[in-house]
Amino acid sequence: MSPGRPTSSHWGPLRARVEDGELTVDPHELDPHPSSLLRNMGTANGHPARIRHPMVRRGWLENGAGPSSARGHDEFVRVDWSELTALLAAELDRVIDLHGNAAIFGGSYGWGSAGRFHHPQSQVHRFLNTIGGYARSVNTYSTGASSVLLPHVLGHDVDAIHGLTGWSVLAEHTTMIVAFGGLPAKNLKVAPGGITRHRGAAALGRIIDDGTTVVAVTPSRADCPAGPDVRWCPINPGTDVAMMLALAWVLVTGHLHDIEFLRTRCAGYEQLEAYLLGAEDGVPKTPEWAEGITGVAAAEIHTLALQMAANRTFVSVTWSLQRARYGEQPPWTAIALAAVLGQIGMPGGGFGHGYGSMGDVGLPQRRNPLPTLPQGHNPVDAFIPVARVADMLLNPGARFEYDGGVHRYPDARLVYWCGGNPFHHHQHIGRLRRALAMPDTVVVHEPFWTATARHADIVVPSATSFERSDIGASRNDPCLVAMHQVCDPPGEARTDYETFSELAAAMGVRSAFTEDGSERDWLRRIYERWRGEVAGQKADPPPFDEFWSAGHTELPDAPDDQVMLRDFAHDPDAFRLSTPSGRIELSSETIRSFGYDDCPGHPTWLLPDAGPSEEYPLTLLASQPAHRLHSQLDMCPASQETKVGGREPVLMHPEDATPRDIASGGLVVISSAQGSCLAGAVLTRDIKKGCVQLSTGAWYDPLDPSDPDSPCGHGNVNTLTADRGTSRLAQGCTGQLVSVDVRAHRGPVPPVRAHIPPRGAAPSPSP
Ligand SMILES: Nc1nc2c(c(=O)[nH]1)N[C@H]1C(S)=C(S)[C@@H](COP(=O)(O)OP(=O)(O)OC[C@H]3O[C@@H](n4cnc5c(=O)[nH]c(N)nc54)[C@H](O)[C@@H]3O)O[C@H]1N2
Ligand SMILES: Nc1nc2c(c(=O)[nH]1)N[C@H]1C(S)=C(S)[C@@H](COP(=O)(O)OP(=O)(O)OC[C@H]3O[C@@H](n4cnc5c(=O)[nH]c(N)nc54)[C@H](O)[C@@H]3O)O[C@H]1N2
Ligand SMILES: [Mo]
Repeated sequence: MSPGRPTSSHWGPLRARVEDGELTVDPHELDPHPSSLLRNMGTANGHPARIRHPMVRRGWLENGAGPSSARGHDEFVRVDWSELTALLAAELDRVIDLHGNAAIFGGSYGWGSAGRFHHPQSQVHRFLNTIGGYARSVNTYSTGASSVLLPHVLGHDVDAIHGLTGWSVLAEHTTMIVAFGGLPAKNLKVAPGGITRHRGAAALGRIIDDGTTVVAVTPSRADCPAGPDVRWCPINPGTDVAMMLALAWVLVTGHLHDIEFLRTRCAGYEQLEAYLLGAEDGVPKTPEWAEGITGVAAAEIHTLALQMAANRTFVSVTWSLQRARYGEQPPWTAIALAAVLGQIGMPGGGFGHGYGSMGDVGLPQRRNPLPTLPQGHNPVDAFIPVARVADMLLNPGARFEYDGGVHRYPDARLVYWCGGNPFHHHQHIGRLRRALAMPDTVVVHEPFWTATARHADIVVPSATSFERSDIGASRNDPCLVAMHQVCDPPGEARTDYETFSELAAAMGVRSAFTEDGSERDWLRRIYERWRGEVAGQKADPPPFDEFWSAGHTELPDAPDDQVMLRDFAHDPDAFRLSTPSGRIELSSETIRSFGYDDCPGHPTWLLPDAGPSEEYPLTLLASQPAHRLHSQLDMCPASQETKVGGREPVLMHPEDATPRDIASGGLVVISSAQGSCLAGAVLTRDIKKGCVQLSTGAWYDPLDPSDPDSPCGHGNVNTLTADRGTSRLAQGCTGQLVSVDVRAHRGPVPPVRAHIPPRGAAPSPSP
């Protein structure tokens, strides 16, 4: 049996082969801890949910471009490639001629799949730049709040989001980790672009085996790594800031704070202290005050603060905490708490962000140059913070505030998506559907009939990573994987590069887009350019042909002894930060000058405006799924085996379930102020009473597709979440938390239809 061709995915390298028409996927010998997500890949390529032919929505084809609420429930008509290319080229020309390039919204947020050349966002951005540019989106759904806040606090050249302190430093020096959001190992399976060796979970295991105390502050026990000295501290969701402030209060009033560090390394401690002690607002931030908010006993907060001061303590915050209303506050308050302890810059002390959020956080920081497809230049200024997409479509030309500025939404007439799934990633699907009825034309490139593809006017069938050759690489990974094509695309599907090349030809700019290169020419070009860039960095990768036949190449391993802000803490005069004060800004005059009541000038406890109520008494955690990446391959085994009654499982505490007459395995209806969905109940004491947990990523399955506010029959959590920014500062995604109620479902049980293609796209049998 041949070993299979090397290829890669966001969840790691693999080998794949086709024998007797069967695609088989095996782990790659490079990876000692292959991810369970690999099991999703074998059946995906030939699945009936594949888009096999170019498709156009009937209403758009017959009536022409224009706003339409038929999107998402209209029939599709199969066209041939030449017709699709001509229609799409003419529509792009029309929109540019009439409204200008800013009327093309090409943000196209999403993870696509691994491979640097076929990276869908790079492809679509390069194409749209070739035809004059597009309105773009900035920042991510992942770290929307932190990526705007942290440059104000630590300066723009400290990348505190991606875990600047190595796992091995924590293993050697840290004696206590206080982990807000826990250290969920499930999230370490993936990294954007791939992860050759899954080393994070093993590194975490070593830290715990070595006797480091972990206090996992989280509503979900599943976020606690296994180990004898791991303590679960259940907290009410969205209240971590109150607990952090109370911990700081105990340290300051007990004279356990590091005055020297606060005076010489930080700016604005006086304001923070006035707030902590109650001089600013009359409310001392005592453990008793915090107990009422967080549900964590005052005595426990008090004891924990003393332990933190007595240990080499690492204050860790998962990204999830900032994906909520006022999401700027948790990371800022955690930095303030770590500063009060005075251990920032000491090996194993200080602040960390994203440990347990992403597979490459805590690994050696390489900052590799990557082989990438040049995206060209975008002359259009118009932009939105990424999670304001529905707001933009519903309010063309309206003003919005962002990071101290006032801007206007572009008037998007054509929405272009390639490599992302807004019906997975965006909040409040009912509102998103009304927003997507607004533009003249929606274009979606997709391998699968996701809800996003179903809401398109023009559907472009894309090849998957098995159906093309590419180079797998990611930011902290020492390996480049030669991704060999494993099989041909089904039907008429083809790579996004081929589609854009044909479109560019129809619009008279083929050479500008392709630079007359085939797929293989481009792989060689971007590889050789990369080889030139890394040469001299103690690395000597082989020429392209050698790399390609070897299947991968590897840079020397980097040391992971990096400590965030070590040099600065050691000598703050020689190593100034790029903040206005040159120091860590525990209070920011810049942010204060913006005058935002939703993001004041220092870390502040702000009561969420849509917290639990009589109608929606439970808080739902909409966290990342353990057994898939986002919505990807939801129809495949590793994801399907987790479903309950065919629906996404919702975790509930028995004491919340019993009074509601809900049994384990039963079908439930979850409702919020925004909408509702069905889910399958799982009762467990591993979730804090008052909380329920439903992962993101179940494909949207409206019971009544013609109704934008239809309940989802399959458990898409974003039918429930609210579409509001974190604050006027960052306008980040707030999808992590929503107030809900849950009841048992009565009456007939609707079938799950999420993975069945829409009308007009008859499912073809698997090849
Ligand atoms: N409520 C709530 N919502 C959330 C979050 C949350 O915590 N709570 N988390 C948010 C976060 S952090 C993120 S990053 C987002 C993720 O949101 P997305 O990145 O949009 O989610 P994916 O499911 O990865 O979507 C990628 C899509 O690209 C398609 N694709 C794969 N390869 C190709 C290709 O070669 N070409 C083309 N054209 N398409 C391809 C896949 O089939 C898939 O549909 O979700 C966000 N949404
Ligand atoms: N398997 C898998 N791994 C993934 C992904 C995936 O889709 N699948 N997606 C990747 C992506 S794109 C990203 S951005 C990262 C996201 O990384 P994160 O945002 O950190 O991940 P989540 O799983 O959403 O949240 C982590 C934990 O935070 C806890 N939590 C939620 N709200 C609160 C709160 O208010 N307070 C406290 N103390 N805890 C809270 C939840 O119990 C949850 O398990 O994950 C990455 N890793
Ligand atoms: Mo993300």
